[in-house]
Amino acid sequence: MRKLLERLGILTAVMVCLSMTTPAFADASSKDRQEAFTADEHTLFLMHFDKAEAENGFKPATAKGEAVPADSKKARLAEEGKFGQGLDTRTEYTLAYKSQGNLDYRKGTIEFWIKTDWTEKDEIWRVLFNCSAGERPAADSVKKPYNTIGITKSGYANSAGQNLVFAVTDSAGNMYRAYRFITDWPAGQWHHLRAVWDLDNPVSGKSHLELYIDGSREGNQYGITGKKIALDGTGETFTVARNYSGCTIDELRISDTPRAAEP
Ligand SMILES: [Ca+2]
Repeated sequence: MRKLLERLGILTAVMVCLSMTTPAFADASSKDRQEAFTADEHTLFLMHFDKAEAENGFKPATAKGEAVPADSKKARLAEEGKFGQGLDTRTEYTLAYKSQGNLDYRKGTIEFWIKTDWTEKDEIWRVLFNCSAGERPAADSVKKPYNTIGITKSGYANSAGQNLVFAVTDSAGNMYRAYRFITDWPAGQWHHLRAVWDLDNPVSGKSHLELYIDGSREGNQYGITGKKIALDGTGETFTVARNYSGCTIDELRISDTPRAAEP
């Protein structure tokens, strides 16, 4: 009971902290890449979400691990992607791939373009990428996710806007985050998201994870920083967005290196 109360206290503190945070989303260095990705030596997984791949059972253009999706039930394309077609997340579907070979949990980059339908006051949690080993029962019987890598839009908005979160949860269930408020995302606009992490070395400054939007990490805020992240594995599969994420996703690239400095 004491632990449960402690956790509620921490949760409240986090929520108060988030609600009081001042946004800093000016993004003078924002760059918009004008071409689709190509695979290079650090590319583990590259999906263009174009017709050719969809007709080939949603097998990506590049996969260092298993290319056949672990699950692609009802996955479908949106006609208008950033380049060619994109993944339509507006309906019920599943799109999951094996992690082994396609994602290195120790360090890397997950990036994609996204165009959302979200309104300013959208209160739905929108999962954009998720790789999780599952949940473990904790001492107080509240289950805790562990060994996760995920990108989510949180389910509440305040005057600072919607909150995009890149979070890694270690083997003990401690959550590390880089997050950012977005008020400058009208529906129907394309943005480039890049989540970068390195368990052993800070990516930039003191944080082991960074969230870049349109090439900039300006406005990032952080949870726990400075500590080495004790992640010792990750989920068997990763999912690309989830049912009813309310967006089109295009050009998903996963790399085995932190691509922090690239436009
Ligand atoms: Ca595409």
